[in-house]
Amino acid sequence: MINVIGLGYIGLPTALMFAANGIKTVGTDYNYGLVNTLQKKQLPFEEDGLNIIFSDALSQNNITFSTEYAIEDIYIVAVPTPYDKKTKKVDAKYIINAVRTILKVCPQNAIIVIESTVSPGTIDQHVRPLIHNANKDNIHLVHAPERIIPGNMLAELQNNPRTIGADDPVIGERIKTLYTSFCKGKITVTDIRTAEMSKVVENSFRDINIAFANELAKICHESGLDVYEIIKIANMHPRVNILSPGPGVGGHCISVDPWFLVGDYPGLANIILAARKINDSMPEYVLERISEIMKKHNISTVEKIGLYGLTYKENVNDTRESPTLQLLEKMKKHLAFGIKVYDPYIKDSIVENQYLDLDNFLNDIDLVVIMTAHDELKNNLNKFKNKIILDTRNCCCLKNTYKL
Ligand code: SAJ
Repeated sequence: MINVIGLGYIGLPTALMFAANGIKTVGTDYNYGLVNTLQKKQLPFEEDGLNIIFSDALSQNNITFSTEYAIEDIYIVAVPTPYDKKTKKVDAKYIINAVRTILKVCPQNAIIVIESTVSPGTIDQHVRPLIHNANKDNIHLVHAPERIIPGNMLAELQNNPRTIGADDPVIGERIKTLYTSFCKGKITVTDIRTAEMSKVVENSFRDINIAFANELAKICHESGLDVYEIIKIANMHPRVNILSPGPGVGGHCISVDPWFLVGDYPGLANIILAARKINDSMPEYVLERISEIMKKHNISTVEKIGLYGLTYKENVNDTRESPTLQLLEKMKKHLAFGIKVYDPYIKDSIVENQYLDLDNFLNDIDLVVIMTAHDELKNNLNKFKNKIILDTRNCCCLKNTYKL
């Protein structure tokens, strides 16, 4: 009954969730290797509970995987939407390719649901003309932006409220009913541009809040105050909710989507731009803190320093835009080489001087910089007790620990 296009971090859980809840689903991806893996009943990435809905979907015979697009009434497009680093505008090429291919096979009156995050106006600018030019004006368009957070995807798929933007409210209600097969959250039906904008606004709000926390971290360090204590106290006010400072903002969403607004509304998106700059400055700030601590402890070479964590946040294996990768880039610019790196979730060597074993990593360093608060670290804190620590995530209570 439905064809999900793009079987990545969003498309795959979504396809499996539909299938596990009784909807016949074809999952399509142009990556043969990925489709092959799924056909062999193996998952390409880890996520709590994903294996359970995978076996539910398979046991009900509701899911098949293919590199081909199927002939269905409803298509759900969950392909990547990167941004052009120069213009800061969304790069809609994957959506355009997907919609073009759908239009070649889809029946009359089919519904195309775009789940991928796009900048406001993208659907009017890039998708609608494809439908018009293909003389298929009876095809319906819907935007149902995803909202799930890696690390807690399945619970969020089931419980988060959703937004459905549609040209035709009747079609919007039909897609709402489809999502109700697994989504217990409130589903609001609106128009497409409102749905596009609200999604980008959500991620920009979080980026601004994190930037505020990061700015406070710098101010408090300068004043000799504990930023975590201050945020804890401020958050006791019933209308204050400040997020946590950290080594920077990574991932493919929060560090990307606000740029869409900056790119499309230069001169208007001022707080959004300032927040992006503050969050992007954090890896450099961590470097400054490292060099202060090196001086204090007479550490003369970066070879004695180790970065714990390569992924963009805890307990996921995703390194896209990760603060650690950003920091390593900055070090190259300073011509500082030799810093050591370790992450329990990254089993292949992706950067220089990367360790695959925690003990070997710790044996070779004096100062460990906690970049990601994986559970592995919290469960093995005793192994860190003889090290000097810079904890950018406020997760370590050992003595000899410096905070951001
Ligand atoms: N971070 C901080 N301090 C915090 C919270 C996060 O420094 O207090 C950092 C994280 O370490 C990470 C980055 O921000 O590097 C982003 O992580 P995240 O957990 O805030 O968000 P994402 O990118 O994994 O997922 C976000 C979510 N959006 C919102 O919460 C508004 C998710 O619901 C969206 O579905 C997702 O973006 C998306 O795909 O758009």
